[in-house]
Amino acid sequence: MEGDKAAVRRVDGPGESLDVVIVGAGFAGLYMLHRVRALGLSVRVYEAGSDVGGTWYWNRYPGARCDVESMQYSYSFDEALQQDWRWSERFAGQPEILAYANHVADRFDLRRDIAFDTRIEAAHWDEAASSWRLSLPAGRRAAARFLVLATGCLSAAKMPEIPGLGSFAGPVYHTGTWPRDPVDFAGKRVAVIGTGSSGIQAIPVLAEEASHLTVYQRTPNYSLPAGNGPMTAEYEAGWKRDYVERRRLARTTKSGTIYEFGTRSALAVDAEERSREYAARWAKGGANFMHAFNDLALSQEANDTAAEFVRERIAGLVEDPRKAAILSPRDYPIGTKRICLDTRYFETFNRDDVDLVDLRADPIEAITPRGVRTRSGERAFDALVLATGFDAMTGALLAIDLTGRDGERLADKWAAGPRNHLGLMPAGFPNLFTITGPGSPSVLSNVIVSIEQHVEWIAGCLGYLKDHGYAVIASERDAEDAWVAHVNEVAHRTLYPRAASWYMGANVPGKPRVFMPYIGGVGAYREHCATVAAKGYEGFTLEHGIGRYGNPTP
Ligand code: NA7
Repeated sequence: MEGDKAAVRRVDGPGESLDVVIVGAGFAGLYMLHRVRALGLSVRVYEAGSDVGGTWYWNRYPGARCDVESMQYSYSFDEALQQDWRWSERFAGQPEILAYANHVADRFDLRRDIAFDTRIEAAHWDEAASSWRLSLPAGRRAAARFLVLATGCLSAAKMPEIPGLGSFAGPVYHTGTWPRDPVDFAGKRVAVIGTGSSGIQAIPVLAEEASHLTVYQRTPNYSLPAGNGPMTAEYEAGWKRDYVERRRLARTTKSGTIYEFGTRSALAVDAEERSREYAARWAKGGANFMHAFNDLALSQEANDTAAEFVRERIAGLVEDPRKAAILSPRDYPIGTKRICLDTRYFETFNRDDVDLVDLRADPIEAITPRGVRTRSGERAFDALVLATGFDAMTGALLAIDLTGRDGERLADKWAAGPRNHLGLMPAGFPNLFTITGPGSPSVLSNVIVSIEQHVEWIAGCLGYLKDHGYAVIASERDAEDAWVAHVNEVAHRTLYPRAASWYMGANVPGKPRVFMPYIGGVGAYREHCATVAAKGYEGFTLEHGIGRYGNPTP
């Protein structure tokens, strides 16, 4: 690898000039770095945080846990790694996943090419040099032939638009930017605003710690018991025995995760059998419940049966019928907002030190120095927890001032919603790759599976360009238009667009309502991307560009 270091050219004034710059040192950035190094290219990762881990670096809130099983939510690219690493629970908690990211960084000696505490502010395509000019903090600069954005889909924390938020006298924590030092809630009156996955995970733990907890809920969420517990030796051994084959199988599925996939319609069986099936899956725990039948995402009638089953369970778990009614989702199909997995979430509302405020009946008017004022009055708190989510999928990309060919700004190009060829490269932005970008399966999948697929596709592309003496690859507008139309069309064959979800951009005022991820399935998407590459990058133009990259054609 020392040879690679030597290849770093200093041609751009005070900054370094690299073949590849990767933004972000989460799971996507770490693996991308590993693969780019193997190509013998000069590379640097710029990371806004002070260490590796991405989403698992920032989301340290109490109860933070993955909703994909740990045996599946992990890299598959290295057999020794997947055999050596031991997960302690069925669903890993944030500290363990962060430890895993650190282990990977150390095991593959990745840190030496990562610049931490470095947030990319702007990236402008320089046609004359066929490369990207980057603005770093403190006026520093860098240049990169290729720019790979591994910035994550859920990394731009979303603050709620509530008047007076800055006036609260006590500490305010957002789940997505949680402090590194542990927060002590003992003896404190705590408010949580938001009941998505983060709130649903944090609330039971906060209820244990705080002297009193008040939950402010705008929209109730469907949540299933995770069924988490210690990893058993038998379960682990079963996976590790044929890991390679199981990983291969996972890549062919719709979500990149192996579940017990029901092959019948929910409407093809009678109510009793349906209920038995749901109950069995509920008892085992996890998102497997959502795969009981093959049409829950497609048919409202089928979906209603699963939604009703969950509502019945909520009514059984929550003793106070008033609270149970508030906690029961009714106005969108189950699964069309990301399904939540919990550990004793609904049961937490049986505690007499936990209150629930229904913001639909009693909306927040303001945050005050003392606490939260809703229409019915003010409650005083010692700390506020905002579990209000993210500007998903596009937020982190648009936080960078990105300007492509002919001065086109990404923010303008995406003003009516993201347009991104294959979810990988926006037309007009040559040599810019978006790992798990909008228009790819990303958040609808086991994201590590999608990350690996994108990283490998991009590495294959960089290798191809190098070997064939091309320095520039650009998406064709027609191909992008066709892909965006396809993404849209497939989404509208499902029930997903019926919910005001962050998949649709609905949680950010003014954000266009467009279904952003690709719902055609990880397996089909992988095949399509592979075919595009096999056809010499059909739908992309390959250009020789200016300057040296790779092995110029004779
Ligand atoms: P989510 O799923 O976007 O949840 C955010 C929650 O915060 C949701 O209940 C929102 O209610 C609520 N919210 C947002 N703004 C407000 C305001 N202004 N007032 C009251 N309530 C508000 O984010 P998470 O962090 O929980 O999860 C994101 C993903 O991360 C998750 O799916 C996993 O994949 C990991 P709303 O539904 O908008 O009415």
